[in-house]
Amino acid sequence: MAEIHKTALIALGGNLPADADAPQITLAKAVRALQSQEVSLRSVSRFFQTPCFPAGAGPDYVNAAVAVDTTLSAGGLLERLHQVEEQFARVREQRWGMRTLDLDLVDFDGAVLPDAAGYARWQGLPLESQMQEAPGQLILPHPRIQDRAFVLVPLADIAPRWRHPVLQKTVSEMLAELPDQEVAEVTPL
Ligand code: PH2
Ligand code: MG
Ligand code: MG
Repeated sequence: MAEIHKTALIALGGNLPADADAPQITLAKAVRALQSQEVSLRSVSRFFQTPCFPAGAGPDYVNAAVAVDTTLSAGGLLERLHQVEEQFARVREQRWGMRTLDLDLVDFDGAVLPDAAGYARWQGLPLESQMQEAPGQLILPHPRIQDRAFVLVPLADIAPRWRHPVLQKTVSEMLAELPDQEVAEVTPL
């Protein structure tokens, strides 16, 4: 029987050097490292320089996005992303702290996890609690996509017509709703 392939969208970011590598080198290496027998690369966005969120909390980031085809489950792919983060010396210390490499699963084949109600709770959480509470389980799609120009601008390179399964808006539509200035600050490297 043919293996079932799913399509996933992954956001990449980093704002600290890993060994001697600048973040854009780390990101390029991570894109290569992601590929395996179970994960094949479909497309890669341009790399962008983006102001750190929250503003002033650290150096600018480099952000990018990739689309992959995979035979892994959502949980299996997430585990794989964590392995690649570790390979590039990311230390998971502070939530939203500075990092050499952050690989976020943005979408897994349109899945809504843990379920519609659990997802809505995460999406509605005020910023304060978002920073204190880390989800114990995988939340999909990534709860903050629609708010973040540093995620949406790279995604627009590779999946402008991808439709958010809960908000029912495409990447282009979500991007059009962000303040122009936030979008303009995401600049191709
Ligand atoms: N990631 C964060 C926190 N802040 N800021 C930018 N510009 N880009 C990111 O990828 C980013 C961030 C948490 O993962
Ligand atoms: Mg992140
Ligand atoms: Mg992350």
